[in-house]
Amino acid sequence: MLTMIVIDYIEAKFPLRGEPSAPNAPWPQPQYLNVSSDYIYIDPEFFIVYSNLKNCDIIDKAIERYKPIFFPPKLSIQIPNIFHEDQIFLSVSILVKSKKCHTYPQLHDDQSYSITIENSYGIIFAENVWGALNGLETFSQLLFINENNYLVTNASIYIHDWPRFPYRGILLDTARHFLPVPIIKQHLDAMVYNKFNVFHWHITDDQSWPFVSQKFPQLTEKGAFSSDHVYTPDDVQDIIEHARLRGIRTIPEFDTPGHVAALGRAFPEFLTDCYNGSIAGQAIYGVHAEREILDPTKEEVYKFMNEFLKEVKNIFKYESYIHLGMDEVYPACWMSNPNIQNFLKENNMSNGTDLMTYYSKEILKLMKSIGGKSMVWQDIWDDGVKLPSDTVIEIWKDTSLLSNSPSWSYYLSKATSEGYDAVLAAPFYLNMISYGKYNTPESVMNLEFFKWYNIDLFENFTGDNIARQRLIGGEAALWAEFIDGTNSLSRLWPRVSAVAERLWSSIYVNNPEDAQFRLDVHRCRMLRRGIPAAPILNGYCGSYEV
Ligand code: CP6
Repeated sequence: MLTMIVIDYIEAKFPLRGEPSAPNAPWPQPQYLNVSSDYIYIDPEFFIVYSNLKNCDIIDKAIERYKPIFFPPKLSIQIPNIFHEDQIFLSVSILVKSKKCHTYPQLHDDQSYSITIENSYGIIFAENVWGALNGLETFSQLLFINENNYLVTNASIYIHDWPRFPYRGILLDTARHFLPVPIIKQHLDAMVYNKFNVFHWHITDDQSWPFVSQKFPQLTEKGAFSSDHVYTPDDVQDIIEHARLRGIRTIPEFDTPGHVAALGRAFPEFLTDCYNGSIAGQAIYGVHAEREILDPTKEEVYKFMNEFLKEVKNIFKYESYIHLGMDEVYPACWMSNPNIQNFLKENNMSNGTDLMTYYSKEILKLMKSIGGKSMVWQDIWDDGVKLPSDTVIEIWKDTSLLSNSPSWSYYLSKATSEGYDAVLAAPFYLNMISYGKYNTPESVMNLEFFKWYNIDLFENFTGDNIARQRLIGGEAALWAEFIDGTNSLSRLWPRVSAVAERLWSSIYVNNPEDAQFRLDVHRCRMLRRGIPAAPILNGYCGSYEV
């Protein structure tokens, strides 16, 4: 009978114990970690992983996945001999307290876990399977192959760990360029290695519509780059399942009423005709006034959205949220159109904001009627649209990128104080790059690492304690104007690991000079696991050098 004492630690205020750049330093840094300096040896043939949950796919499949990670097949591991008898690590037991095999992760599910290694036995203890997955990941990082080729870990380890924010997302944009399914799966794997838990799939945009709809096959026939650059229903299920088994939610984004040029290739009649003077069908050659926005005055648009969103809801059946976009709608084209001008007059509306409000209210109503919850970019909330209280608002605007925009901390404070859950994306645009820590060739550590690593999500936050709880996390976005299958993995990894640690670890784990050495260890770990993570410091990764 194993008993566990779980103590609620407050956030550690001091640098954590253990060697920061030890070969088994975990990333992101656990909330509480204590390791001994002596080691125990593992014989891969005689190491057992137990679980108290029987026939739970989440746990069973995780154990299968971790076997080749615990015991890397590429290296010849020395088998510990009789002289190590009392120093042999025999087994690890996964204990899931709830005894429930959850199907799909939810925002407020407990994600915490603890790890104890003592007297040759290890225990991973968690409230539920999601915490157990987090524990398995950290456990896998604790094992390493020492200089004599033995597989070892510290003889005594105690870790108690939980995320600082429950929502830790990555946005992949598969519309500006197509990302092949195996590449998306590698991103999902790398997300697990960094404890990200939401895949925000920005699946469609102006440039292409790769999502195959069974109800509306013309969307991809006309809107995809080619018939090879599509996600079939099987592909989509494959991705959802790959993510689900790893404790990752898949939130699809179908961005309307802007960013729909590709949809318009299938349904030209849904788009707004822009007028130049009195001439229809011509783009107004100015900022964002091309023919690329839905016409919210048309009934067919809502019929289509109703049918389409029902289909989407059915496909992403475990996930209650659909991201509706609603960003960057610039009204010049709308306002140039005489039919729209008439519609505004007839309905007592005076401008593009009124029309946007009308459209978004209709779509939000529709989402409710089909049993879905909405996530949106901040724009419609900026416009003052009253949103259902369970709408999640994603903050993407910031003074540093858009002049005249308030800071993201202003938006976060305001949205959460109004009672909405908010996610911060504004400071985490991973597609942006610059060279060198001090812009000298001597250091290859990216400037952005330090910038992202030191973002304090609660900087200048003015909301009360209830509002603080509503800042549910952050999201790193890889907008894909200059990204495709050739460079997405090495552009994102390990740079986005800075965001991973910021969203998971204590606010007091904030020294980038220390972190870079731990991250260098983690980068080599990702490389060993098949993620082509880019180098950050000069050096090499043992026999796994690419
Ligand atoms: N694409 C879409 C984008 C952006 C948005 N929506 C975007 C633009 C500028 C910045 C960040 C993101 N590329 N569909 C806005 C959410 Cl700085």
